[in-house]
Amino acid sequence: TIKRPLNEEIIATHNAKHSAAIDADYAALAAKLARVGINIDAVKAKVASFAVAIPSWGTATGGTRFGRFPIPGEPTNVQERLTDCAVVQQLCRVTPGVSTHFPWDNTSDPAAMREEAESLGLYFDAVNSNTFQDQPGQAETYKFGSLSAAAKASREQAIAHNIDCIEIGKKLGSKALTVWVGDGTNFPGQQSFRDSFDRYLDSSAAIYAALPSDWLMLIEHKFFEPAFYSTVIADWGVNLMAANALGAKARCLVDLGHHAPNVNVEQIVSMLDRVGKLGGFHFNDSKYGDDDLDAGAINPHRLFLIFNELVEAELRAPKEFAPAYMIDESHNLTDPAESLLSAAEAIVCAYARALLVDRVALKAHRESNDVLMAFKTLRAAYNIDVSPLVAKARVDAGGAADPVAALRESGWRKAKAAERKSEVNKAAGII
Ligand code: LRH
Ligand code: MN
Ligand code: MN
Repeated sequence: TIKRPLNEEIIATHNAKHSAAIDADYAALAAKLARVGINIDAVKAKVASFAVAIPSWGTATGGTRFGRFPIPGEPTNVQERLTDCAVVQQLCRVTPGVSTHFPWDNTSDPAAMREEAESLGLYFDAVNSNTFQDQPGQAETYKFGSLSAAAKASREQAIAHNIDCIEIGKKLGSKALTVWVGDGTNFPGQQSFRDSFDRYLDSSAAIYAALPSDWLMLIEHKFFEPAFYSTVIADWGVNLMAANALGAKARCLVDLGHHAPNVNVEQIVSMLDRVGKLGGFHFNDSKYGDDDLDAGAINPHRLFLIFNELVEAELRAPKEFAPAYMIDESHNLTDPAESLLSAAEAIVCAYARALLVDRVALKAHRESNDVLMAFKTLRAAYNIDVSPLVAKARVDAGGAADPVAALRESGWRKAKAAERKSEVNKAAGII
C-alpha cells in the first residue's frame, strides 16, 4: 500500500462537504456537453490519465536574484521534498512524477531514493543537470560557459556531470535527461556564436553517446538570462538544429517562459511536433520574460492554445505522442505546495478544454475559410467551465474536491513548521 502523508480521513471529510455540489455541477456540465454530442465520461477518462511532473526543487520557496523569503515548514532535503510531492499528488492526483535536479537532490543512495518515492506512489521523471552554477569544491568554473566553454577542462567537467546524472537517473528509473545550459555572452565580440555552438554540439554528442537506448535527451532553449547579449541555445531554431545534429533520441523542450514576449509558442509546439522533435514542456507563466509565475496565472488562454496543439498532435499520432510535462515555477510569495496544486489545476483544465474542441467543425471551417467560425469553435471550448469535470476526476481518483482548501484544513504546513529544520527555524534559534 502507498504511504499517503496526509490523513485520508481529513480528505474524506472535506470531500463529503463538497460531494453534492460536485455531483450537481458535473450533471449540469454533462447535460450541456451532451447537447453538442460530447460524452463527459469519455473526457473525464482522458483527464484521469493526464500527468504533469513536479520539479523536486519547486516544493521549496524559490526566489529572485534580489532575494528569497523562506517559509517555516518548507522542505529542507530531498526526503522532505519527496514527501511534499506526495502531498501534492495525494490531493490533486495528476502529479505522480518527480523531476530531479543534480546536485540539488544529492543522494548517496539513489536506489533507496527510488524505493522511498515508490512507497509514496511516485516515480521519477526527467533528470535535470546543472552546469549553470559552480559547486563547492569543483575543479573548473562555469563562469565562461559549460558545454560550450572555450576552456576544454570546463567542457569536460560539464560532460562528466551530465553523464553522472544519467547514471543516477538509471538507478531512479528515469528515462530522460533535460539539459539547460546558461552558456552565452554579455558582450558583442565576447565569443564566436558559431564556435560556441560547435563546442556545445561536440560536448552534447559525448553525453548523447552515454544515453541508454530507451532514454531521451531533452534540450531546453532560452533566449536570455543569465547571459544577456546572446545565449548558445537561444531559441527553438537553434534547439532544433542541435536535436537534429545529435540524433533521434534528442528532442526539444519548450519552457513557456523562455521566449521573447508575444512569441507564438503554440505555433512552435505545432512545428516541433511536425518534425517529431517535441520532447517536452516546462509549464509556467510570464508577463515579461522568464518570470516563472504559476502556470495559467497570467494568460490561461495561451495555455489553452498550447494544449489545443497538443491534443491535435496526439490525435494525429497517438502512439508516438509522449512529451514530458513538468511544472517549472519559482514560488516567491506563496506556499509552494499550494502553488503547485493551483498550477496543476490550471494545466489539467487547459487540457480538458482542449479536449472539448469540436475538431470536425474546426476542420470544416478551416477548409471553407470561415475565419470567424473557426475562431468561435476554439473559443467555445475555452469558454466552458471544466472545473466540475476535473474535480470529479480528481475525487474519483482519491484526491480532494478543493485541493488547496483541503491542504489548509489538514494543517500540514503548520505541523511541518514545528519539525523541519527550515532556514526560518534556524534563524529564530528554534533548531
Ligand atoms: C532557468 C531554469 C530553467 C531550468 C531550471 C532548472 O531558466 O528555470 O528553466 O529548467 O532553471
Ligand atoms: Mn525550465
Ligand atoms: Mn527558466
